[in-house]
Amino acid sequence: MTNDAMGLSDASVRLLRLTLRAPFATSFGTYRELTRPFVVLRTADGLVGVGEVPTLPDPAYKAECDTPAVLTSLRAFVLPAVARHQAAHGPIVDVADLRASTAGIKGALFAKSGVEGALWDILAQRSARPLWRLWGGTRTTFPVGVSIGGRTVDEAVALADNAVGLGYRRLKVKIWPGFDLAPVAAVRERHPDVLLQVDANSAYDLATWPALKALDPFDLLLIEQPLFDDDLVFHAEIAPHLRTPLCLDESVHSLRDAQAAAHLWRRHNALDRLIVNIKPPRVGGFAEAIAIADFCRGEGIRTWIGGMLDSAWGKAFNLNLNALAAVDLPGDHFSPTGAYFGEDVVATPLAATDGTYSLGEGVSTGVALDWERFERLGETVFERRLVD
Ligand code: OSB
Ligand code: MG
Repeated sequence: MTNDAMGLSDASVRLLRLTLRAPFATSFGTYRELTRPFVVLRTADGLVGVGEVPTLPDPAYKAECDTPAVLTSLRAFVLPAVARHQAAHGPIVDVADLRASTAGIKGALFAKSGVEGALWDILAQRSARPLWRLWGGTRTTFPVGVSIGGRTVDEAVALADNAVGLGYRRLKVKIWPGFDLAPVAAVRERHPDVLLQVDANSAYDLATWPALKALDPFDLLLIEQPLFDDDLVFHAEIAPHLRTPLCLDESVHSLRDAQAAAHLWRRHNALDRLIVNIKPPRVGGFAEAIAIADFCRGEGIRTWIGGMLDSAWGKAFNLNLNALAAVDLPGDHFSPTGAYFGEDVVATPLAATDGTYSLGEGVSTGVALDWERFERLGETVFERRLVD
């Protein structure tokens, strides 16, 4: 096979409408329907790869996670850079080439991750191997968790009961000021043995964070991103004052951010209480996610794979990433109600038995995209050639 045939010939971006079976509430908003860009890459030798960009409707979780920003980045910067790179340097045939092509674009991390996901799908097909093998994964069976976005204590408890009934042993409860102690106490009372953690999505500030001390007696695994979405410094400052470990989500965009966090937590003698949520779209893709996982393992920092209410296609990528030995905590991979979406894009729904997921030898994600639904749930919003 010549390099030319393996290069990227064209890209299209489809927008799919995915409807949640139950509203999902966080400190920054409640979601019912998600309109998601999917990047489809084609190679000259006829392979097709698909990468989801798990956007939200607005930039409330963090900057550039919203659908309009991602569409603009893909159309105006990322895909043109890919085409320019191939014109100047020859075909992009691996992830290093792809990353080099977009290295001059600051930010656009969600957008870049969708293109990288599509390329990984192509590379896995070309080598006829599962993604977890390409990524050096070794653990094919592991516990998985759910994220509980209830608007009231009753809703949170009902979702927790449902999840535990489905066999999940690790729950994450969304909290915010005024909605922390009550849902945690209620869920902990009913489920004394589950691995329980909370996520504030940056809803607290320097005046309100001490309320989180009241969560220390509930044997929580971690408190995720209590402070500002772009902050490492103040999180490190408060870490020694909480018995529960702090987990960073929003404010880690790169290996360098993870290194900076390790540096700060060490200075506060709290490195044993730092945990990192690794979300591939938040860090620009899977290669950076793997680099972060490896670094954290070297520092003794525990990690897990977060989610963005991804479709089953995106979740399948994340489940493959969970095979890394460096990823030692259960991730946000499943919905507490059984399935996030009424209609999803894979042929067979993902299933975890007794809260455990097993990866097989299936090529790429290991699950089949349902092309008929992929067509029906949305439309192509733009296409472009990536070669002259
Ligand atoms: O902070 O982990 C988060 C969903 C949307 C935006 C941010 C977050 C979440 C979740 C979803 O908690 C978890 C999942 O995808 O299963
Ligand atoms: Mg989070």
